[in-house]
Amino acid sequence: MSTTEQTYIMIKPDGVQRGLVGEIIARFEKRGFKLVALKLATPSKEHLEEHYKDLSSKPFFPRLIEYMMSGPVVCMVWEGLDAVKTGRAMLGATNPLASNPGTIRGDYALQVGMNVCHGSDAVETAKAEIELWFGKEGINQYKLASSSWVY
Ligand code: RTP
Repeated sequence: MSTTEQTYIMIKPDGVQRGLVGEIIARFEKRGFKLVALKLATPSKEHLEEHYKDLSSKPFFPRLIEYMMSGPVVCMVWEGLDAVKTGRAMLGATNPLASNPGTIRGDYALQVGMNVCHGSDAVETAKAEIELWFGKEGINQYKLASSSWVY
């Protein structure tokens, strides 16, 4: 069943360094999703370890945390129909070599260790990630303007 959801999308340090912020935001806007939270952040090691806690036993975990600390990230919450599943589809496969052209990773990345963008993998995960990254500030609630002047 299709539902209106919120998903947490994060442009990773390589995406920021390579100037892909505008491109990634544009893709989500053009797809039809609504931006309800946005910030540039330099998270602590502890914050990133919490975000990726499910991967803490993986051999690449220390490398992943180090990479995520290499520069600022862009944190966003996007809202819309099936936002979690569609957001993941827009990102493409985790390993960019397996990502289809037309996806963010398939168009802009080559290495699994530098794959440009994160997206929540389930509605429950999205809720936890939104709380972790925007819990203090909260997200914005607003209605889009009527179709009398949005074409
Ligand atoms: P993400 O959480 O970043 O959206 O990525 P994902 O769900 O597609 O993939 P996940 O398995 O959760 O892995 C998180 C991130 O860890 C890095 N990774 N490195 N073999 C490796 O060196 C390896 N495997 C995964 C990637 O940056 C991946 O996005």
